[in-house]
Amino acid sequence: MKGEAVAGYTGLVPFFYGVISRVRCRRRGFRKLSSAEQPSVVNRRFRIAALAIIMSGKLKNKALKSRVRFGDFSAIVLPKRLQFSKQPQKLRFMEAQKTFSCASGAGENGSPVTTITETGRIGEVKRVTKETNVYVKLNLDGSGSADSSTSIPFLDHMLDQLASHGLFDVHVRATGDIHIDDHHTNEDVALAIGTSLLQALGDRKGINRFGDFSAPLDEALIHVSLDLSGRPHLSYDLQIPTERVGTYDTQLVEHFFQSIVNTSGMTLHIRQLAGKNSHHIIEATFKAFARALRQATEYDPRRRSSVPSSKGVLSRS
Ligand SMILES: [Mn+2]
Repeated sequence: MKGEAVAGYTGLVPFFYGVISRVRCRRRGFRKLSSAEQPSVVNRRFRIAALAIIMSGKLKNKALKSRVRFGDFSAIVLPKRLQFSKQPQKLRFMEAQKTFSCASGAGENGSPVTTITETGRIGEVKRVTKETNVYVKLNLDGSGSADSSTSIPFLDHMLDQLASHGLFDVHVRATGDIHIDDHHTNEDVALAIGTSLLQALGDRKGINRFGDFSAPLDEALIHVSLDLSGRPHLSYDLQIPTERVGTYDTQLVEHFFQSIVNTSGMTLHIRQLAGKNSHHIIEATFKAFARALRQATEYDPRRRSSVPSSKGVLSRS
């Protein structure tokens, strides 16, 4: 393969040399180029012609491209402004263009919110207040990639459940006033996740809208039912037997879901069907929530691209 590519390339040299020499002669009134001026003129023209062919994509063979790129141009004498670096270089293929739009406004609690959206179902939110600094990137069409660091270890563990069981890509960075307690950081992470979900959903065309899942974790069994209706509502009846799991205050679980509900515009019901262990109850809740949300955000193949509402609109207003 390598040998063939080199042979294919070197075969082009005499061809170009001949063509370019003749054109040059005619333009100069059929004067034959002197042997002194031939190398620089012909080499420059050859390089430009070869480059044009490569750029226009006529040389599809990648191996051939790599031969040209790495070996052969460096041997050609060029004017300084056209010279390539002698170092081997890799071709950089342009990535598909992403479009960004930014919006700023007052968020929950009157705090500043910056939202960045890009083509696709991705929500990206930066939220900075005197209490916390939160960054969230959520991809609803992800692969379960989890990368969260919120300064609250148990919350990181729960966000990993959201990613892996929802098959979302969840990337969260947060710092906050945890020297007071975890309350503000827990709340603001949830608000930012809710906002990123709202952004990622867009006009909600073609989605299932409803999601329902019961997740067992050993003795615990938690049922989550949700509707991406645009209307914020939380019903929550977890009976978590201990005040803390690790250092995490178990009261913050309800507050976390209330905050997501408020910014995303979701109707969410969480029911505890069984459970005795606090860690199990909370983790089963996040797993059930992840699976229900995955179901609700996925596309309904029969709906095509219509909005799943008899009103024709799903919004927060
Ligand atoms: Mn666990």
